[in-house]
Amino acid sequence: MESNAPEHFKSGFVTLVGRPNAGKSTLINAIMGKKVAITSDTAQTTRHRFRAVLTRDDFQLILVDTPGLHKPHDALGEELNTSALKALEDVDVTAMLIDASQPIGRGDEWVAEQLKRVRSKKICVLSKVDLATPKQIEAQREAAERLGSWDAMVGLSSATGKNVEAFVEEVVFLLPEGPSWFPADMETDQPIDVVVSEFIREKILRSFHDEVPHAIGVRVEEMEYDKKKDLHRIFAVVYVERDSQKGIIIGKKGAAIKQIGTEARADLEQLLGTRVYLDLSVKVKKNWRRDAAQIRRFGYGEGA
Ligand SMILES: Nc1nc2c(ncn2[C@@H]2O[C@H](COP(=O)(O)OP(=O)(O)OP(=O)(O)O)[C@@H](O)[C@H]2O)c(=O)[nH]1
Ligand SMILES: [Mg+2]
Repeated sequence: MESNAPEHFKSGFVTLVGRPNAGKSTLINAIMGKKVAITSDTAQTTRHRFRAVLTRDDFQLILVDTPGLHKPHDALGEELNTSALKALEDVDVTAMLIDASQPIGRGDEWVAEQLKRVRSKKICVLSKVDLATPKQIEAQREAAERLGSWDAMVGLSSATGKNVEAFVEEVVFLLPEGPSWFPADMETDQPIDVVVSEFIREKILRSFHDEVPHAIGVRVEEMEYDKKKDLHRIFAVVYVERDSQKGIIIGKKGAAIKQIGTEARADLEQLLGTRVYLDLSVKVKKNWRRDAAQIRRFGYGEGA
């Protein structure tokens, strides 16, 4: 048995990769026991490589969330893939998520292909097992075995929590001994204005379907804390690509943007632990997704 003495402290990086929608960001939140990453059923929800830090008595695990890997259609898509693939360099463990409830497709095969040149340890995660029958899970396990060579395989559900802890244990088992890389109280490496703009973007992703969510970029222009009132005042701008999208986001008599503001404010109050005043405005920035410089200005892809 390994001792938990500090000299046996383990630490390292685990990168989560997979097709869009595989459940990467939801798993990070389940492991952290709180919401640090945004999630939605819209593909390409995550646009940043993003780190969350889990520190316990005997290990520090740095979880790297990545944008879903996919065949890119525009400059934004290319930036997202580059960012995800870059996150595979110099990590200790790579975890590939495969949705247990969906047939393995070319998307998964493509991701597995990218992993062949990765030197880290590899874990295959069958995600969303709450949505699959035992028979489906077994078939998925066999198919996943054929996709690559894995150091471990775990079937889990972030929704029910099943095997989430077992996954953490598998990863820690594969980590080398090493020191803490980050302060024990640090939970993410994202600046607060980025987290805030992402929380706002999540509400938009969840309110609209089809093209609109992908055309959205959010930026916090100003954020100030009023100590007397224990209140954060946040001024943020939602960018869209076309006037028609602006109309959709604002909604009839401003109803849609108001709803988004209300939902985002509730999350932000949780996040910041204060009251929040949120001012949201909508602006058009034509074709920003084809403009690599603009994508980076938002902090997407490689990040700022
Ligand atoms: N039922 C169920 N749903 C899940 C589970 N994990 C994730 N989901 C749902 O699957 C959808 C996608 O989850 P995300 O965590 O955003 O997926 P992702 O892999 O980060 O997606 P991208 O950022 O777009 O690459 C969301 O609607 C989640 O609520 C799970 O264990 N069970
Ligand atoms: Mg994600």
